[in-house]
Amino acid sequence: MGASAPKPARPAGGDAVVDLREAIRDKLILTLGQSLETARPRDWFVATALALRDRIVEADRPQAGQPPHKRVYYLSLEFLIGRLMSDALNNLGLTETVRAALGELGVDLDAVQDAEPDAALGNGGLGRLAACFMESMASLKIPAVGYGIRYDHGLFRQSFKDGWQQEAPETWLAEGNPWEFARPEATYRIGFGGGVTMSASGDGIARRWEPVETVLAVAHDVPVVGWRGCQVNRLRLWKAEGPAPIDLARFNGGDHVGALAERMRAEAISRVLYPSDASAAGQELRLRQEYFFTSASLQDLVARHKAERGDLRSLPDHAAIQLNDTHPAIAVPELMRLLTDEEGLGWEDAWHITTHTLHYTNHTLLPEALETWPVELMERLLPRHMQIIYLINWMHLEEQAKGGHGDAAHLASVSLIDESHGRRVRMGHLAFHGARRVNGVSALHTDLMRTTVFSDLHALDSDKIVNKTNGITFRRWLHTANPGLTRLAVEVVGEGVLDKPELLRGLDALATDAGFVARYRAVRRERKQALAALVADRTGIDIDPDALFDVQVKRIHEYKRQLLNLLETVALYQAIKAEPHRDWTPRVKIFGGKAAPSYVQAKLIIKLAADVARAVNDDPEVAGRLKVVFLPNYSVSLAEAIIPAADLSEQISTAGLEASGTGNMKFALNGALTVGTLDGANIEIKDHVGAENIFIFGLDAEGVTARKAMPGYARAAIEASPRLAAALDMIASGRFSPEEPGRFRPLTDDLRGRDPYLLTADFDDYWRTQRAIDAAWRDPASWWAKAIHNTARMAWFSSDRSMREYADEIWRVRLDQ
Ligand code: GL9
Repeated sequence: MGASAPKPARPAGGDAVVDLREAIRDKLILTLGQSLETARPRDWFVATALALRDRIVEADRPQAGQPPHKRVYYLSLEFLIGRLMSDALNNLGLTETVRAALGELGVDLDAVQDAEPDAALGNGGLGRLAACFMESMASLKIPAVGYGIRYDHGLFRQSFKDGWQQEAPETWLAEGNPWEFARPEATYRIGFGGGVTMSASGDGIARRWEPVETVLAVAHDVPVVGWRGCQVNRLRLWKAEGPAPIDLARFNGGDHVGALAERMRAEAISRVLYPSDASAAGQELRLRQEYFFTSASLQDLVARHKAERGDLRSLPDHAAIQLNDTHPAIAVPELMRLLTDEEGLGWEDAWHITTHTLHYTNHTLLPEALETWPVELMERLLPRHMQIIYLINWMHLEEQAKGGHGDAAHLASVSLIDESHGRRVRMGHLAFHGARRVNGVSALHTDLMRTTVFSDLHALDSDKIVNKTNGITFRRWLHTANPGLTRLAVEVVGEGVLDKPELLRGLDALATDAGFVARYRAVRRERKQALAALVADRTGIDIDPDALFDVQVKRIHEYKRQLLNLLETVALYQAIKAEPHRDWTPRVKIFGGKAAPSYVQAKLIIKLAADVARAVNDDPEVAGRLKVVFLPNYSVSLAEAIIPAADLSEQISTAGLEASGTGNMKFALNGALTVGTLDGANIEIKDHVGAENIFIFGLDAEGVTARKAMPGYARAAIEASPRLAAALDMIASGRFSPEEPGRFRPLTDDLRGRDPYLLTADFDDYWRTQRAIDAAWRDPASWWAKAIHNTARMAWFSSDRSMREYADEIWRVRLDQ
């Protein structure tokens, strides 16, 4: 799928409606074999998707034979794309046409869209970023292919049993995927294990890997339509298959199950997404997944380059490969292996090509998340790659020694092998060393990369690390998630705002215009009512749309400090009960998010939220002032319903630990005010929206480092804060868990002891800031002016801006090719 001549969006005229109506009807009856009378919403969804897919294919007739000058290959183990129909409808300009077409068939478009399962092929921010980037690249007409894995089961489905998180497999493919094209002609062989043979070749020795196990990678393409249907790129997802469908001899010998064993072992690779959150899953299967998709992707792009250009030496001129985190870092030795062992290039040529084609994005500095693999495992699974890594490392360390940096401490710090606790390959160092550009995802995070984890490598080549602050696609996070606000913006600043988000700035002048404020508030009120209905439906809890909706939705992780929010909730509960007749600002605390199944502490935090919610919501004394809701199964589609309804956005991580955040951007764009720390992209959001339009509290990253050096800091903070001490006591006493009084001791003991995420240090300032927020809410003119300034000033956080910067400064790909 390549570039095509821009086409105007189809007019929503009668013919287009009739054409689509007939196309959908044909798909339903002829392709699905369903009848108009008995079709379920799911059938209508598939029929509509197939009809739209035809339009996408038409929009994508490649331009006469010429390949684009340069392509971007985005390698990511995660693409959290969610539902695709709204993207397709919006970007093709067909939303109203299809609504009318389905209407004529007696079917409601919203119900059809709700029947689409989320493609949850990612865990959180990192995977969602990849999805936003794919959409922006298509919209900017950057020729790009996203490469990933076609997991049978994406992120688990979360439900609750007595307030405890339960995980069930997600079955998004159960009824097929109408968006994808299977491409069995694009199948590659992926090896594992075995050994390396050597033979004389010319004036040297040729090495060749002889794997003992082979898995097939079969391409499945999902089209990604850009804004106004201008370009269709593709997401190429690999499915693992066994080399033979069945071991016939074994089957005929009576071993009917064993006959399938090899196939099952191969297929296990693309079976499930690892639900790990920012911590390296130590399992061998994870390494197999990483190598599987990286090798298939590199083989595919090398084959394409050879077919189009012949000579692999020109690869850096025509391809930029972005490694999304270290998950595809094995690309460094794999590309070297393909170029040398398979294609016969010399080491130096191959190293030049590799280090001028690969780029690496780091998404976290949390030590537990920096991937390392035991040398022993690598040698067993990928013996040739381990040899290549040793050789790369030997040359790298030699160069250090020659350059006068031969001291042992320095060499140990820059080595690709960590020898401090067993021998392990440092995947971050490998990606760093093999890449031309390495980037962080916010200004603060990039600075911390330079001064902490990568400081010694940075000193060797100070131009290598660059910052590329994350972004979000406004097509999804404004246009389709919040059509009311989008219509309002279009009416006020013009249609051009759909293409140029900078025009949102025109709303700034209306922040105190009573007429505009009323319309802006009406949009929010309508989204809050819809969310209240959804909350009632999913949890049975009634919430008041006129209360302040205070929202924290994201993965559950100690560093994100949902527990700080819960401590403030408990303190507020106590304060209201102590003075029930004061004029409290009514609040609804809304939580959502999944915990990694093995993350015990995070699951206990979810249980605390559930137990606090039960106590608070059942207490008549706080009724009308405080409600607590935990919405189960947070997902992309749920985010689209929650974010436009939020008044307050909780971005309260320990400073220095959230690399960027992207939820923070979605909320601010939709006009929620942020309560946050000076962490990740919050800092840049503050710079854009203005310090008076955001609520910042707590220690900054330097303050965190300083505080951690003070012994006994948690105990001192608790002693100095009676309010914090009382909240902790209430939780520790079993007040929220009478059936098991000691349930939350692991949480409270940790805060009273190590408190590694400094909740105790930030609590008082957080409490004060929340009370200032209460006061601000009681002054509507000022509150809504702030909200409007947020919407008006967030244009810079469009992922189009991020992608333009990557294109100019990392990939060197022209935007007009
Ligand atoms: C993350 C960071 O933690 C976020 O701060 C950042 O916004 C995103 C995208 O750059 O990347 N890194 C990471 O491992 N995750 C992130 O969200 N975790 C998950 O995606 C689960």
